[in-house]
Amino acid sequence: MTVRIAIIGAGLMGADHAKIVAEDLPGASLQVICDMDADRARKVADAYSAHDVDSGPDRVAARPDVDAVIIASPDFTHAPLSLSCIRAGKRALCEKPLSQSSNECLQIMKAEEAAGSKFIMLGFMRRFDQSYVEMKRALAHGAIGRPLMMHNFHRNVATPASDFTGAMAITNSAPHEFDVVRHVLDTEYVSISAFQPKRSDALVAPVYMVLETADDQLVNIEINNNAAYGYDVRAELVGEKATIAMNAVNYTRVDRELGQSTSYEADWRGRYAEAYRRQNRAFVRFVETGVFPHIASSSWDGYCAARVAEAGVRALNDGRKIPVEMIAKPEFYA
Ligand code: ISE
Repeated sequence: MTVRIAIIGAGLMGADHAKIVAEDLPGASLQVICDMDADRARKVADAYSAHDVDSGPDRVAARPDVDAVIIASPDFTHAPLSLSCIRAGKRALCEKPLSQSSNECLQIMKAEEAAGSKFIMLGFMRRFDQSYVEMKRALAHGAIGRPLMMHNFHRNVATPASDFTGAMAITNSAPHEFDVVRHVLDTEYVSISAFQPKRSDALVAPVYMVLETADDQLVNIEINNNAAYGYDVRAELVGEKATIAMNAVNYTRVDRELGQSTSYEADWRGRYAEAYRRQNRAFVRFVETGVFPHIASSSWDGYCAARVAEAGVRALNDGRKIPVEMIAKPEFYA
């Protein structure tokens, strides 16, 4: 059976998912591109030969010709659209964050529990990136001993919108690190502190966070949304016996005029191209089998990321360390 996929949101990520579904996703077909802006939907649909277009995001999940949904619309629509997918009994790959409100995440968890099955796979694609896979494996095999610290840098060329704020660095960009680090370390955070240096211009300055984990480890995260030079993500995991660091991903380098250079991607779509493809293949298998992929983020993980982000924004605003308090993990997500 071919999984007929509808994509909600025909912006940057919606178009990227459309390309992946159309060109790189065995067992799936691009059924519908949905966007409230009908012209935008039509453009993406034509570019990747989708069967149909729709301009009603709320009704797409219930269409009989749709088996599964990819939610790639603006952040604030993720929770209500996830709920509409659960109601329609359709599995969804929802771009991060699940919601910026942990209460909304709880509603989604309740809806899944009531439906008796997981429906939402969250698009924290970094879990599928080979570098984090190898870090997790190194830990599992005892290659670096007990983990003590994880250093993380997350740099964008420029903010996606001119009204981007330091708080948004925490709620929109940092959730990637919040999620993948707790996944690699297999632990939860207990506190977060957040700091910001001052820039000489009006652009958003980097946000620097320090988190403590329940296993007495330290995690630091630099989110620099205006790094200017390229899309650059780095991480190093420090263990008691050794460390494991991510290499920059480059297939080529240029040697020229007594120098050597490599280049950066402009954004995450290139850097994580393979991770997105692995993630989306795992999603198709989830739709086919009903078995939630063990590596993927669930609604519970979305809730955890939202709780940390909420505490992080308070830490930044109040200028002090804030405890990260979460409900106990429900048996349903164990
Ligand atoms: C964007 O939404 C992403 O998810 C990117 O991976 C991240 O680098 C960027 O900062 C976010 O705005």
